[in-house]
Amino acid sequence: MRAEPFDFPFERAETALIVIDMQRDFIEPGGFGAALGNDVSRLAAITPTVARLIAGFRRAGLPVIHTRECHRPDLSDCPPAKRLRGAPSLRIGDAGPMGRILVAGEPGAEIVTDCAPAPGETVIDKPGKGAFYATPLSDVLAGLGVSRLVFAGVTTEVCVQTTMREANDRGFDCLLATDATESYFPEFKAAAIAMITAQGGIVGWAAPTDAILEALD
Ligand code: TIU
Repeated sequence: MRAEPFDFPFERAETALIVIDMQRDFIEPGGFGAALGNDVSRLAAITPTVARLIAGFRRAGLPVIHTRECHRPDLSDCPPAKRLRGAPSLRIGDAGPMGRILVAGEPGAEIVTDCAPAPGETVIDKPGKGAFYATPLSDVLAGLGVSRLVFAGVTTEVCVQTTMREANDRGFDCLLATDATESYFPEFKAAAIAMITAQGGIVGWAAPTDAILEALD
């Protein structure tokens, strides 16, 4: 299929979708993203596009894997360096309007309704920005027998890019859905896509959702 920087070697039977951290904590007011001082409305805008991409993979009978950045209630998997960084209005574990910030089981840690996992879909809870660190994702992907990963979700230059880099190092061909990912900083999104696809696809490929859906049909 057509992609940047050149055609992506799309193989239907070899492909899974990974939807990164489409959680209320990043997308809705009162969560972690807002506590960091960000305008979260930019992220809410991609929700319908992410939902369309998910629906296309489900129609094609291909695996959809969701991730959530969150921590155990006792914060034993949250390094103090992460919790204490910067001067957010609420820190990880603090009580906010959607429950405790970035804590598993709290309303804010849930995936937004429009992108909610379907029964049977894998949900990976991750303590870091990358979805491979301290999670069973490698084993899940080995069990599925896939070698190509399509990426969507938030935020482009933080959890999406980190996970794409981790996947690239593990031998996966990675394709980013450019309009199904977003950043609080438009210039960082553009830079992330540019640095992923530069140097002959040093991290992977990029293409819009419509092109990916066409390849799935
Ligand atoms: N702050 C920010 O841009 N992102 C994160 O903290 N996590 C994810 O990207 N999911």
